[in-house]
Amino acid sequence: MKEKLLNLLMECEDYISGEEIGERLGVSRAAVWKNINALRKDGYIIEAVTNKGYKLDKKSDVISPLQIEKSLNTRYMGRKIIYHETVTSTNDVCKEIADESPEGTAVTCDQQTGGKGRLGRVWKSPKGTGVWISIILKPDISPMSVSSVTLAAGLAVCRTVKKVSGLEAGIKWPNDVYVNGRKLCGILTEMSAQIEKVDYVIVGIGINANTEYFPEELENIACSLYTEACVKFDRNLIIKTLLEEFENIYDKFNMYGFSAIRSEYEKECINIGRRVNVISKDGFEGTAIGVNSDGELIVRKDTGEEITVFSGEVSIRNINQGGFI
Ligand code: BT5
Repeated sequence: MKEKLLNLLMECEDYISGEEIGERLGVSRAAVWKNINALRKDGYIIEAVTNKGYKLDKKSDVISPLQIEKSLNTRYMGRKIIYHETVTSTNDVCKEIADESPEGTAVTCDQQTGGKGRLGRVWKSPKGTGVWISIILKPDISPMSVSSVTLAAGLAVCRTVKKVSGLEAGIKWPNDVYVNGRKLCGILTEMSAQIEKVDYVIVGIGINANTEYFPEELENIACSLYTEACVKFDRNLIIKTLLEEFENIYDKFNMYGFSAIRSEYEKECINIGRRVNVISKDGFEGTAIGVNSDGELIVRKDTGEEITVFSGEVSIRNINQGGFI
């Protein structure tokens, strides 16, 4: 009923009376009123004017699978979207349903209370500010190649950000997306696999969309679309665009492997052509010169020796005017 009511309100350009809603949906006026309140609780702004009826403010900043699905142009990516207002982590919700879910199923929310970064780090996911989404994939690849799926997702985010906001986004290898030297998006990929075969991959993507203020520890390293563009963005549009871009890139990846998207990835990668500091047991400095067909970063040491760096093994720091980001 709630969904039908939302659909109806979305179609209406003008006010619609409770009576007419009741007639069109075949329910009582009390039921209409109850569901209007339920939608308001979800965050929808619905005006009510005596003798006129109800009108939905189409700019309500609410993540709505309904709204996304309406204009989504994909075959499988996001064809099923599960939304919860609050979860611990969308990756964890995906894990619970991954076995029985079709490829492309997505879980999103308004707030994560236990958002996860890599290596046990925390991903801040406050209410109403970002796109916190995880997507279940079932690629027919070996577990060794899964890190390339994350690179594909990074490329999809980068394109999405450019398309939606016009901002100059770039990928910091392997898959963080940066704008103006600050982190806008992080990706956490988790998988379940046998020795030779992947059961499923969960790609968790966090994009700071409308964050106005960051906690002190992130103030100088994080940004949002809002802090950089000074306007708020429709999170439904971001999700729709992301799902479409990702399907496009993931299809190519599935058919031909990472080499099919390698040059597109390199174009967006901000490390390439710049000094990098590889942080590992045998850490070293050099110049990033590209990525190979497995998605590994190729770094040329000052001695001329070329070393490939496997994502997950090390973190990379970009040397930026003397500093590192
Ligand atoms: C990441 O880890 O960047 C992966 C983040 C993945 C988040 C998504 S949201 C949907 C899905 N559900 C989850 O639970 N996770 C995924 P890492 O590279 O380890 O970066 C973590 C570091 O980024 C932290 O230690 C902070 O320094 C910084 N950080 C935390 N929250 C941030 C935020 N909102 N924006 C920018 N930087 C942040």
